[in-house]
Amino acid sequence: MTEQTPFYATTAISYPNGRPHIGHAYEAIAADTLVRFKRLDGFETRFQTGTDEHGQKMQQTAEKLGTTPRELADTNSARFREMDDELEISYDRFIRTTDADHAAASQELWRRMEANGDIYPDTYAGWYSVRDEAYYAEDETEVRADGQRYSIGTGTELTWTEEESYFFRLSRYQDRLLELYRSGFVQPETRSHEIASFVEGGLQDLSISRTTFDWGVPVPGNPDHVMYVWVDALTNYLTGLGYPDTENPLFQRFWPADVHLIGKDIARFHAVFWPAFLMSAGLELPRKVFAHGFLFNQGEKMSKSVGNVIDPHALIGEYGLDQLRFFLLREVPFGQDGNYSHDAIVGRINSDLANDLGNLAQRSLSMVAKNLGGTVPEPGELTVEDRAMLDEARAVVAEYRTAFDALAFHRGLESVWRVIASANRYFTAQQPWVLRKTDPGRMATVLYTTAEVLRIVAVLVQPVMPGAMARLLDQLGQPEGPARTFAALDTPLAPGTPLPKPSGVFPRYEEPTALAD
Ligand code: ME8
Repeated sequence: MTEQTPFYATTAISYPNGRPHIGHAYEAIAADTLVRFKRLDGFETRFQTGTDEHGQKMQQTAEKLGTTPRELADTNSARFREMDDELEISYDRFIRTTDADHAAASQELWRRMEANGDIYPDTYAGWYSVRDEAYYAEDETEVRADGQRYSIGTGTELTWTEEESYFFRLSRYQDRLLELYRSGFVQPETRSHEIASFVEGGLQDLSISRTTFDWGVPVPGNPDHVMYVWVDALTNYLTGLGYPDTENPLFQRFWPADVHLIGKDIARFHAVFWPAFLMSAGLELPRKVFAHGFLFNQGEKMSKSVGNVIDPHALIGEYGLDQLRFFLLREVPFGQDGNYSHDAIVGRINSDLANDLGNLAQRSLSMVAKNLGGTVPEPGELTVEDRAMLDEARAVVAEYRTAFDALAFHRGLESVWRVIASANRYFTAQQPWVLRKTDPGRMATVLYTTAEVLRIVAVLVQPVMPGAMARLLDQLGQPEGPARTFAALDTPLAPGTPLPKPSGVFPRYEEPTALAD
């Protein structure tokens, strides 16, 4: 066997100051899909997600709720983990920044940056957004009609903060960062341009410790300071591989990360601060930071105060997990902002899933069960139409792989659904239900061709809809394991393989209100 190539992907770690919402689910699903794809495509994968539990936001939220940050983190981190499990996120580690091994990793990173001469004590005086856990320069802020000062970029309220603090010499890294961006480190392109122009504007040194509260990782050698939450948060990507033990087999195998998958609002932290910290500490840089867009509820930003925050658990209950995963990745070009709406998801379920794929599978496989003894049919000589159909399905593999490697999930799925549309046209044109009486041999060939196209489709779409595609592959007589990997895409269905009784994979979504009328 050839040695597998390692592939390490991470999501952002979420603040457990509240319950998870659909934006968190979206990121987890996208990252999980990417990792499942690489795993099926022969890579040895490592996948990390988790919760970001320190900092002022956690401390303040806990105070408001009359609890401790630790209890708040315990309660909500468990909810994030339950969400991930319910979404079938195939993480290898769910990290919590309060985990025992994490402080050591963060402190070692700090020491290395310090040893490199990049950390010095001073006083911070400026604007801070607790909601963003971010510092803003004066020209990034505005005073609104209510007399309060807000961040222009994110609209969050700011507080004037003055305290003793350690600083990181971020300004030293400007040129090296700009060079890094030229290598395609930040994706998509639009985000890369935004980040590069921010850095071109000049970098201030960054305050990296806090003294006015204590919910954080203590600064080595000065326990009056806790680290700025982003220093410890970003370090999670190293902690999960055993850092500071750089001899740890996980670290050796999986660092540097192949991709940090994050939302566009935190691109600056990942594309400016994080590579600068790593350069300073003499560690290799991740290969890619990919910033996805935001999900809106029918065009509106989701917020607790508007009351339009969508709970992923409720969506799964209403539409089904695979349907939700498919919708999110098919509907929204990955990297752009997108919209969630009931009508859009029902449209995808009923047309793409129930009609296009579900019906084709049901019609063809039930004919096999009824007329051909429930085994994969023996094809006769292939006609031009059969060959064209099979060639089209086989050709989509390369297109799909290229799209998924570029995290263009929507494009990969679109190309597969083009094949499904062709297969529906092929099936209708060949009329196997007529051939049943006139030319049973030819019917067997048409049903074989259709089943083989379904097999290719099902293998390819597994990363997006693991449950439904596993059921379809069961119905195609493909056992779990090697037969379901991308390496098996070239091995056509073996005639005579026994098939279980077919059953519908994608039910139609029926409006509950229509039933009540
Ligand atoms: O930012 N649509 O945590 P977080 C899409 N702890 N993505 C969304 C979204 C939406 N409506 N809302 C949030 C943090 N996200 C930090 C990260 S990483 C070292 C520390 C995404 O809970 C957001 O962009 O606010 C981020 O990638 C993730 O959810 C967690 O957000």
